[in-house]
Order: sequence, then structure tokens, then C-alpha cells
Amino acid sequence: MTDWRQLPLSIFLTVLAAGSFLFPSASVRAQDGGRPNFLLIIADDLTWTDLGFTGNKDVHTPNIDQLAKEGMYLRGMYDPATTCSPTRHALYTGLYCVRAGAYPNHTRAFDGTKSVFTHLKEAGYRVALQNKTHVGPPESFPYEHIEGADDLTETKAFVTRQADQPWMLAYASNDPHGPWTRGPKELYDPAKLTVPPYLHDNETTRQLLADYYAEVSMLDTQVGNLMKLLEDTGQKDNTLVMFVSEQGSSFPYGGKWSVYDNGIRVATVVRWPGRVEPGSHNDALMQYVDVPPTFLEAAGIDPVKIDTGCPDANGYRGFDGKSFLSILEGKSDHLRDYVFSQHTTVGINGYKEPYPMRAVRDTRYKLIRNLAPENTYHIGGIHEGEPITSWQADAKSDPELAKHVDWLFHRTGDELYDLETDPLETKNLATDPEFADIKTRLGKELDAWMAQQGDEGMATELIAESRQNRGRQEKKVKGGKKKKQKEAANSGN
Ligand SMILES: [Ca+2]
Repeated sequence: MTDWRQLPLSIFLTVLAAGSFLFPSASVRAQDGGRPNFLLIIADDLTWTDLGFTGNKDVHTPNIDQLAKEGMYLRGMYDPATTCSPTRHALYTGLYCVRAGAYPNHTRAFDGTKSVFTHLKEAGYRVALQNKTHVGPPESFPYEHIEGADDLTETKAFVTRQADQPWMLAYASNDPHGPWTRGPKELYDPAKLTVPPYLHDNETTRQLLADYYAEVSMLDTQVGNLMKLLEDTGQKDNTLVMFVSEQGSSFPYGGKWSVYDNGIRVATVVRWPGRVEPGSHNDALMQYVDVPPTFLEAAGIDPVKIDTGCPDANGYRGFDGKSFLSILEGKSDHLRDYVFSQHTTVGINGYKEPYPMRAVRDTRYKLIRNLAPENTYHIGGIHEGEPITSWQADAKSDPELAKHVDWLFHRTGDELYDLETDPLETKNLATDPEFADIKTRLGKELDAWMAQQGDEGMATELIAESRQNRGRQEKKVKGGKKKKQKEAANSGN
């Protein structure tokens, strides 16, 4: 790392002129034009409220909470998908899922699509992805793969390999993805937990909640280890660290497999000393597709000039996402008026009937369209096994619970919610005449988004299996053992 006192005079003066830098914590690399490293830490199935700094009083996440104290909490980040694989495609390509062809689970992008790994590599970065992959085809994601999440030996070799070359590492944990078998279970007494209001409180739920929280703490330890690695290698000041909670947990109403906020809202923190104000927050609406343009702009590349390799329905080849660098730098509070999300059931292990969902949200209201409400929503996971079996048993003597459980399987075509007064989305306003104008406005936005994406709704759902990709073979980091990445072992859905 370059000491600031050794900077060439021109850079020193430029930095001084910028005025907002906090010397000496702002590290600028003279040798490569000041380009930062990028460490993108991706949780797996973590509901956005299940962290200490986002308000959960039971869960122990000291390292992630510390990251929030040192960075900016982005409170308006949304996932455009509801399962692991399409989520990661959007996060890495900067494209929404249907346009990129990557919308069912275990999916792949259209041939020729480029990702943030492609763009940064072309700009001279070395790029790697550690642990969970779930993206394809390999040509679109030219990262070195580091196997496993808990051993940082190869990670250290990667981040220190060549001092004058910046790097990007996507560290994709498997925690707290079910089954919840890992982590410090002694920290959590099921009887003493506060069960969130969207879950039915019984012994089965409490035990599973304790197991899930233990895996959240396991993830927290991984984050702590990564931050220590940056410190030990002298890269803590010149690395932009972004943490994302990915999508909601696999509890019924925990969020995964739904376009409710528990599913698609993302706890996001960005730490970048000297550029991002510690302990700050911003409420601007943004999506995972905005992350690649942001990283590129932070690396000095104009994201507007990027060819993503995948045209939209109008032939436009640029990103769906927009850079939020100005928000990170405290110069703006707004990026987009609407965020979108979609859910495809066809192809998910255990799905029974097509049950496509589309959603649009502004800062206050959300419109959801269930495109086949005459079908039964069933994809395994939330619909089979525990805890839902125990909820169904309890529901026999509890009519309110019975209604709550039934909603998991049967919904109306349109759902409209006021997130300000009803954050858990329990009061459907879709047929309330008082909200008709809002519903019409959001519906127009949703139609325009689907048209731009080439999304034909049910027709798109029915060909989802043609967009799946299973059994991808991984590239390994130089010098590493050649093993196939076990996609299936920890993937679930
Ligand atoms: Ca996931």
C-alpha cells in the first residue's frame, strides 16, 4: 500500500482539491491511478431485519454491525429476484433477470452476456469468486474460483498476488442458507427468543430460529475474518467493501420465494474509507443491477459506455442498472423512482404448478401481480416439512393462523400494499377504490418494465426450464486443487 506522503504532487493536489477526503485514512494508489479493490460479501438467505444493526435484538452479529458503523447503510436496496441463482446473475451482470435469460433458479445468462468480472478484468483487475457460484455460462463470468468459505489461505494468496494490480473478490457464503446445521448454537436459547411477528410462534419455529441465528453468527465470523485479512495485508483503506444480505430466509414469510419486502429487501452496507462517511445511511431506492455500474464508476470506468453483450427488447445494450457512486459519496439522495422483482416457480425443486409473480415498488407502495392465481403456489421449501407442517397442525384450532397458512398456497391476482402503514404487507388494498390511481400508476410502470425486458409473463414462465443450467464445472485458482464445485450439495433453491 502506498503511503500518502509518497504520492506524486499532482495527485496530492487533486485529492486536496476534492476537499472531502479525510487524510490520512484515504489511501490512493499512485501506481494504478487510485483504483480501489472491491470485496463484495454476499450472505445467503438472510432476511434483512435479522442483523443487529437492522434491529434484531436476539441475533449476534458484532462484525457486520461494526461494518455498518464504519460505512453507509443503504436502506433502499432491493433484489430483482427471489432465489439464489437469478439474484446472483442480476448482481454480477447489471441486467434484470428475464432480459439476461437468467430468471428461473439454477439458471444461466444468454451466451455473450458480460458480467462485472468481464468488465473489471478487461480494465486490468484480477477477479475471483469464493465459494458459492450458481452462475453461467463460464465465459460470461471469467473469475478464478476459490473453493470453500471458511479457509482464507487461497483468499490471502489472491489478494496479495500482485501489489500493483487492483482486484475484485466476490465472497459468496453459504450461510445462513438451510439446512441450519452450523454455527455457535450455544448463543441461542430457543425459549428466550423473540419470534418475529410474521412467523407463527411454536416450539418448532423457535428451534429452527435458534439454528438459523447460529448460522447468521457463522456468517458474521466470516465477515470478521475477511476484515482482519484486509487489515493484515494492509488493504483495509483502499478496498471498497460491500455487504449484501442477498434475499430473505427460507422460513414461511421469511421472504425467500416471495416478492414481499422480507424476500426482496436487502440489508446493504458499503465501507470505503475517505469516500463513504462512517455510520451514515441513505434511503434511495436501488437494486442489485446497480452494483456493477457503481463498481465500474468507482474504478474510473464510465458505466454508460459499457456493452453488456445482451440487448433488451428495444435493442439497447447498456446496463439496466445505474451507478449510485454519488449516493455513496453523499452527493445525492436519489437513483430511481421504482424497483422491480419477479419470481419464477417452474424449475424449482418441488414446484407443482406455474405460479409467476411480478412486482413494482416505489418508496411507499407495492403492486404484486400473481399471473396464475387459479393455480396452487407450491415449491417445496416453505410448503413442505418443518416448520409449515407444525403450523398446519396448530391451524386446526386457530382460524387466524389457518388463513395465514392458506395465503402461502393461494393468493389473489393483484396485491397492493402501503409499506408505510403496513410494512409486513398484510392488508391487500388492490380492490380499494381509494387506491385505484396508485394501482394504475404502478401497473403502467410494471407493464413498461416487462416490455423492456421482453417478459411475456406466463409464456416466459412456461419456457423457464430451457434457461436452467445444472452441473457447471468450475475453474480453479492458479495452484489450487482441481475439483468440481459441488453445486447441488449446498444449493437448495
Ligand atoms: Ca440465497
